[in-house]
Amino acid sequence: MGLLEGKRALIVGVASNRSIAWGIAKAMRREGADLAFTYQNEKLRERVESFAAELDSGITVPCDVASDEQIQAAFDHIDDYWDSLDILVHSIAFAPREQLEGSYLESVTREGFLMAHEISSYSFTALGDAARPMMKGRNGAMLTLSYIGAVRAMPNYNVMGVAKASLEANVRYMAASLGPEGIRVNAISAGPIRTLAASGISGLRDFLAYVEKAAPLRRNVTIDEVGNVAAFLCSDYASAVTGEITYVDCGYNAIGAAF
Ligand code: NAD
Ligand code: 0WE
Repeated sequence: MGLLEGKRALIVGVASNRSIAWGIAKAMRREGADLAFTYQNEKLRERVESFAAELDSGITVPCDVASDEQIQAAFDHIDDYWDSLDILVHSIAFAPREQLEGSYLESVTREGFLMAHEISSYSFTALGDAARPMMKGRNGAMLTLSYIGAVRAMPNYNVMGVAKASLEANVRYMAASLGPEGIRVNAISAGPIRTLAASGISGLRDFLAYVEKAAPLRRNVTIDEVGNVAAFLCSDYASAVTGEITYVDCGYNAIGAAF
């Protein structure tokens, strides 16, 4: 029997077959979960509909997390199909492109800072709060995606690193707030992966090559490996794990310098 048999998961953040959210969705489906998906905008609708169909799901709803109305409408919509929810996966981040290159203080702006924090951290709070009523009394689990730039200064990651630090603190405060309702809240801190959000980042190719040399496992992580850990963290096997940041990065975070 699968780890997630009988559970219902809402997946936020599929944009392509390289998305980390797609790796998570595949693993969760394999483990028996029923899935629903949101898509950011009309441009992504058809693509997400066909990804959903591939995993036997007919539930796809629009949700741009910049809008409170769209977040509420998305959960109203899910509520039409499902009377309860077990799992929320938040796999989205955004900062204006020009924030992600050059020296931090030379690129950061008030607007870029606010946008990065709103879309990449606050949206988890907002989605979590909206999901909460449907998760009542069911061993719910929420999961988000972070990056080592939250806890170490990394070249070019800049304000996104500051927003990920906020997201990781958010995980702890949400865990404290939702724990009494039986809802667990965790993050996976993934190693670098070539996804849409990572493509076009200057120096990504060199960085992937560097991790391949430096990480204890001497390679990069895949979306399927992130998916497997996500399925575990959202399963009842992880029933005592909450407020935790789990690295899925081939061990990169454990080293201080390349050997
Ligand atoms: P991706 O481009 O496949 O996914 C990013 C998603 O964010 C897209 O689906 C996009 O539609 C969504 N999004 C952005 N703004 C939105 C908004 N306003 N409303 C709704 N959705 C919005 O890239 P990915 O790499 O799979 O990113 C997913 C998560 O993983 C992000 O939080 C990212 O920071 C994190 N992460 C990525 C890596 C990496 O190297 N790719 C490493 C660690 C963590
Ligand atoms: O979290 C991320 C990327 C998030 C992201 C990506 C983009 C690209 C397109 C947020 N906002 C935008 N805005 C855009 O306009 N990662 C962990 C992947 C990533 O991003 C980097 C990295 C890595 C790794 C940026 C600089 C250096 C390394």
